[in-house]
Amino acid sequence: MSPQSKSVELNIDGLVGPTHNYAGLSFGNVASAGNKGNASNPREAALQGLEKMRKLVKMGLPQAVMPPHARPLTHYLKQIGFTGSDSAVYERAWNANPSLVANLMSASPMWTANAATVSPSADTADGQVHLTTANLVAMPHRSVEAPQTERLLKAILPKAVVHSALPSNTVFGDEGAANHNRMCQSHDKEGLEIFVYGREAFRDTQQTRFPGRQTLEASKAVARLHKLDDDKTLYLRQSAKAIDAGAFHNDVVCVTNGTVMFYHKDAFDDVAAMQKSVRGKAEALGFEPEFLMADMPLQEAISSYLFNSQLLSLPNGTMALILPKDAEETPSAKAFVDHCLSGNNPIAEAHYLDLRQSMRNGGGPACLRLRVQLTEDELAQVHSPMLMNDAKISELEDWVKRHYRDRLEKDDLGDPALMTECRAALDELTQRLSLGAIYDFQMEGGIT
Ligand code: SUG
Repeated sequence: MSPQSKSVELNIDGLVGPTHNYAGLSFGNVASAGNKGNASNPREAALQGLEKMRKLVKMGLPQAVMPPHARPLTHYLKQIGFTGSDSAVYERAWNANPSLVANLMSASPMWTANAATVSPSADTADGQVHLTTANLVAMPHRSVEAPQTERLLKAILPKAVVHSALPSNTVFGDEGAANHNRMCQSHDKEGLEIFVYGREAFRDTQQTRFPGRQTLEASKAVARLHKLDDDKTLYLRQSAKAIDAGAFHNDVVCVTNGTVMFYHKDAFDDVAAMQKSVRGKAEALGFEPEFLMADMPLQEAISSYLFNSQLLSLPNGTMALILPKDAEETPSAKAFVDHCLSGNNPIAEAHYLDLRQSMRNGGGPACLRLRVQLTEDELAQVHSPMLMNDAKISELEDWVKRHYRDRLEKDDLGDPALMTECRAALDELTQRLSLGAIYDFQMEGGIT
């Protein structure tokens, strides 16, 4: 890419799927554990997500949608020995092991920050946009996402290089962009790619109560695949303190955009060393990083999801924060936002949104989106039906209202009607988004 060409950031948000529920599947994610067994409202969850997309569209920012995955994952059930038609397989598996089926009903692909790690063409040796699909091996319900994710990423970004997931074992635990930050002078310039890991698979002596999901080995493999320059790449370790307090991904305690890093003081073990290494590499790239660090109780940072906000560059050159309402209602979090708004830094706006359905599973604004920095030419190559505008968002709201339930409880996850409802919804969605037959059930020719 020519260094002069203008770039934008496309946010690809996961459309919450019709099986959104609270199964308490994520060890180390305090919201997921705390809400286990509660009734969910998939309709409200999907509408809250669409409202967030509308907000960005209204701000004049490019916004795309990532469809939900098909659930239940009948392919997987067949792979482990259940036989018959898809509905028979579903019923037999539910009768044999409801907990197993709950894992294969999760709507977790909604958190697209975990779909892949992205490197823009400004950073890669071959000048192409690279994505590596995350293997998500740390949690069984998430480890099944990669094949459908890869297919969907290729559909939305047909010209990008989309790598398959890393080998599926705990040495290469990879959770995608949730553990990856990029800092730069502006989106069109070469950036500093910062990989944050929680564990070193072969050398670790450090024990954490909760799993460090991302390994250094995985981060380095992604950097190699993306042909990144070592001088413009940094590997930082997430603090054990943050992981054990419930920051299962770095994006729970840190977000970057442009020259700004917005983070909690316990996100990294040695803040001074972190700042020094970021500054050193940033200087070589021609910019001065700005550190906005909060010294507030770590528990409140995690319960409010203050740092799981989206930090966005606006067309007028300033930045905006998209935050969960929970941050507005947490005095220490709100005070830090107000402090940033009145300070000498690029953040000029803060918008608080109700994303509680997703938040109760540990998914805030930043979890729901995958950022892809693209030149204008690259943006023109995106599968345009997946790019959102106000009218398309309204159409999707109507689609949600027609297909989604407003209540799902534990036992509903075995309801035979749920599979058919999901498939009917997704079948219509793929037509709306001009995706063709993209789900296994469509390729195999049936919704039952
Ligand atoms: O992987 N929760 C997700 C939340 C992912 C948030 N993503 C980012 N931080 N980027 C997870 O823990 C809970 C599902 C349940 O319990 O039903 C869940 O998968």
